[in-house]
Amino acid sequence: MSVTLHWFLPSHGDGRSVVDRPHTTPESAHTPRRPTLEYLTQVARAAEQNGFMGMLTPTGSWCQDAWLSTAALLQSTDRIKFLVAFRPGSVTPTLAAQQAVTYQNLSGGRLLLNVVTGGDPVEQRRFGDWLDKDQRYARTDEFLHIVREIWSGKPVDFDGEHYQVRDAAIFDVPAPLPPLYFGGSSPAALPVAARRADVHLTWGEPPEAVAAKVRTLRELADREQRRLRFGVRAHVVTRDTSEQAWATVQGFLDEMNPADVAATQEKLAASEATGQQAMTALHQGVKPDDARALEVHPGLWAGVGLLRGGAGTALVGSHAEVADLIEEYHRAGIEEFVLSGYPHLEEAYWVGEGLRPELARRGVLAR
Ligand code: FMN
Repeated sequence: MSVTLHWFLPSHGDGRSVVDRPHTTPESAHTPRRPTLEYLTQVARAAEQNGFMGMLTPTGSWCQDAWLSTAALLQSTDRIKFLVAFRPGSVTPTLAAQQAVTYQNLSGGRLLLNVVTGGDPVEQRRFGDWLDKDQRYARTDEFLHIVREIWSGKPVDFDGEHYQVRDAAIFDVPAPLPPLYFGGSSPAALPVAARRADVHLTWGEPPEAVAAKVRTLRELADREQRRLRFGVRAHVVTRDTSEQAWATVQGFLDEMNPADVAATQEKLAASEATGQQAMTALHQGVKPDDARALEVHPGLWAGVGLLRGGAGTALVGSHAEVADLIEEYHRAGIEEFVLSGYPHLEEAYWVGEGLRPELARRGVLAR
């Protein structure tokens, strides 16, 4: 086994600090770097230049559409793949299968797909989705079954609870087909991941929690006679010395306004997502004075989650210390890392010029 590094596309804007974050209304957004095509191109080219294999996009009302923004970036990049996130509830399986095939054909195979079932009812309803979470995962299960059947090249008839399709087919199915990544850690999510996904993604919980999740998913996948791969999504602050890295995150913490932390935590408390709840449990909504107070495992800092939903932890330390933590996750079964940092442009270089050579020297990098 070896590890693959991906980067993140800040399609909601970017800045130098965790406090430079998007909000749900344009008035409250404070992102010094707007997600213009010009800026996103710079980030994508920096990610490509620094050897990342792919770039994850978010999906939601607070960022730009992932299909469109990454399709635009295909023109100015050569190799990097885009891990396009989408919600099954917002598109039909046949259309998604067709979009993926088109993307794969036009890009020469540079699509990876991240299936986001959705964990925030407020956000789901913005897109007209009123199903509860268990029903959403049941729908994702049917959706991915239909997509894979269509990709197999035969016309599909399907009568399910959520979809009924007749003679569903698309032409010119490419090889390779895009792998299906999948985020979701709730009891409803795991069997669907085991049955339908290629790669299960989890937020950067401490390695022992990640190892337990990997074991559970492997057992579920075994029952389906399938093999899953596993990935972790986290921020990273990798520097020449440990002191520099911890000074950076101390700076993030010092800038945080307690009222913003409280408002963020109130909003996140409404999330139905098990993965999100695991992130919140690491800091419990309390901003300490000392960044080290949120070091929940050696080199793993939970402070990002005070102001951000989703990936709430960062791998922090010297390049060697971050590489140690990556190896620890790797021993727990993790093969793919989706990393990011503030700002995404400069931090891509810290990883590419500092962490990457360290991992290469240890012989754990996939490419
Ligand atoms: N949910 C979104 O609404 N938009 C996203 O862009 C998004 N990206 C995700 C990326 C990763 C790596 C993970 C682990 C999750 C992401 N999610 C996103 C959320 C999940 O896909 C999932 O639907 C939701 O958290 C419910 O999860 P649960 O099964 O843990 O309760």
